[in-house]
Order: sequence, then C-alpha cells, then structure tokens
Amino acid sequence: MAEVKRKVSSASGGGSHPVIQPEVWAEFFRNSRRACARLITAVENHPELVPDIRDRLAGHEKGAIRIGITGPPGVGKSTVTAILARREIEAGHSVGVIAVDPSSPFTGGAFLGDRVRMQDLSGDSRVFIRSLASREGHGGLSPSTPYVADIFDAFGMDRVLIETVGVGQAELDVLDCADLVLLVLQPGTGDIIQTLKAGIIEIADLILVNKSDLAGTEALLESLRFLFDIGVRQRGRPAPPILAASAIKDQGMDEAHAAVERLICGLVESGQHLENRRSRLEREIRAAVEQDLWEKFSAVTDAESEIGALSERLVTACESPYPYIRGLTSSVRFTSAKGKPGHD
Ligand SMILES: Nc1nc2c(ncn2[C@@H]2O[C@H](COP(=O)(O)OP(=O)(O)OP(=O)(O)O)[C@@H](O)[C@H]2O)c(=O)[nH]1
Ligand SMILES: [Mg+2]
Repeated sequence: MAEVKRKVSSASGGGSHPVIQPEVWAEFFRNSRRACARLITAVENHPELVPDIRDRLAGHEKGAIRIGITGPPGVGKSTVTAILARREIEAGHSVGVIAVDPSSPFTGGAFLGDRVRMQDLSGDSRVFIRSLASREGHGGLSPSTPYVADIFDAFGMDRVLIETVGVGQAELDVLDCADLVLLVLQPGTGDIIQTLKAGIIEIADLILVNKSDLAGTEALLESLRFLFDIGVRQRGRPAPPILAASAIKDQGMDEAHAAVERLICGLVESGQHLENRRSRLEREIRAAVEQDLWEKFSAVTDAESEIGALSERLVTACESPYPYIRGLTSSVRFTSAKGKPGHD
C-alpha cells in the first residue's frame, strides 16, 4: 500500500499534485494486476487524477458490459455476484467485480457460500475483484465506480459486475453506470415495498428472487408478476424476466446467467449498449464542464464567499435571491462562441 502511494505521489514527493508514474502505466498495459490495482487506488483516493487516467485509457477500452447487482441488504447480492462471475469465466469471459460495500464478504477473504468460495475466484487470473468504500452522499455507489469500470475495461475485462450497497432509493445511481440492472430480492422480508418506493422495480432489467430454498418464494413471485400485470412499469418498458434461485445451493443460477447473457445480446444487437455509453459520456462531459466553469468562475469572482455572505444576508430578509444571482453571473462574459470566459 505504501508503494501504491509512492507511485502515485507527486514527482516532487509533496503529494499535492499527484501523478501516476510512467512505469505504472507501462506495467498496466503489460497486463500487471498490481498496476491495475494501483490505478484503482489512485482513482479512488485522487479524483483529480481522473482526467489523466481517462486520457491514458482512451483507445484501450473495448466496451465491457457493466452489470449492476442491487437489492436490499442481506438478500444475497455478493453470493449471486460470485456465482455469476464464475459462470461468466466458464463462458470464456474475463470479469471485473466491483463490490461497493466495506462489509462485503469480498473484503473479508473467506466467502460464505458452500459451493463458491471466494478464494476460488480470487486466485483466478480471469477475474479481478475490488471492494470500494461507498462514500456518503453517493448512494449505493462510490463516486469512483464508473472510472474503476473504465480501468477494468481497458485492462481487458469484458464483463464488469457492480454490487451496490443495499440502501434503497439511492441505488438508482446504479443506472448511471450500468448497462443492465439485476435486482435481487428474497422472500419473507417485505423488501418488495421498499424497492417499489425507491423506484428500483421500475429500472430492473432482471429480477432474481434469491433464497428460493426459504418459504415464501412462490408468494413473492406471485406479487411481482401481479405488479407487472397491473402496470407498475412506466414508459412502455416490457416486464423484466422474473426468476427464482438459491445462490447458496447454486440452484437456478444457470438460468439466471443465461437470462443475463440474453439481455446482453439484446443490448448489443439493438445498439442500446452504445446508447448507454453515449449517455454516460454526455453526463461525464457535462459534469466536467460544470466543474471547470465553476472553478474558473470562482477564481475570478470570489464566488464562494459572495454566496456565503448572500445567503447569510437573505436568511432573515424577505427577498428573492435572483437579483443577486444575476448580478453575480452577469459579470462573466464569453468573448465568442468558442472563446474563453472573461470577467469585467
Ligand atoms: N438460505 C439462503 N441463504 C443465502 C442464499 N444466498 C445467500 N445467502 C446467505 O445470505 C446472507 C447474506 O448473503 P450476502 O451474499 O452477503 O448478501 P448481500 O446482499 O451481499 O449482503 P449485503 O452486501 O450485506 O447487503 C449470507 O449469510 C449468505 O450465506 C440462498 O440462496 N439461500
Ligand atoms: Mg454484499
């Protein structure tokens, strides 16, 4: 870990402007798992490195399919993820696994499943497992998740499985960086209500009722089918496949994996895969432009302190903030459509 820090620390050793050393890139492109791990650590700990990392990865990404695996806490997401990863490997794919959950069994070393032990997977060169700490305010995903998926893609993984923290509404974030969303539920917990409220049922491409070895599976399957019959789904999207499995017993997982692969085929054939990529890029570009403009704006206007002072002043005044906002932003001029912002 100390070595990772050193390799991404500043050239002068100060750490305020970290850079990734050329040898790390050289190793990464020679397929070094250690270098891959270093890049992931860099992107996690130094978001400011994202532009440089994205520049370097360009041309190496091949369009890995990103599969979000979401659902309430404890339903078996990690168990399902491990088995799907194994199935993908057996089908000839290489798999990156991102487990956004510090308490996930992925971090603990010993995997709980009877059939699939995590050690089996972690010793396999066709799979790369990485746990990311979810950060407050970012729902079920760590903000670095999409970039870690980009790194896996450029590293040659063609499937990226992303397990989210089971937190409810914020799991909708999964949609932002996944091509497919697999919703895992379990019988007998009433979780269906929680997922309905959060809107996850609407975005799921596949619903897997896990723990089908427990009582209540049929009832949950019935309720789900009923929900889709009465039109819980918006915008004319077809009802997703609803399957039952017992991941711990490795029952029903062949069917679940086949359903995932069928969905992937559909995505690729329809071009939806490219459309997903396009909209991810659009969001990334938009966010980067906003960030860049904000930094330039606040550098020339002292906007941070003006906004602070303005909100202090308005909190007890019955005034609209907009005259002040217009005053603040109208002081910025764009010299031409292609010009750079200036300031009076
Ligand atoms: N009975 C039964 N238990 C299961 C099954 N799949 C997983 N479990 C158990 O359910 C518990 C939670 O499994 P995980 O895979 O950690 O669930 P998770 O959704 O990843 O949990 P969090 O990440 O903490 O939200 C573990 O004790 C598993 O052994 C199953 O098919 N049947
Ligand atoms: Mg888990």
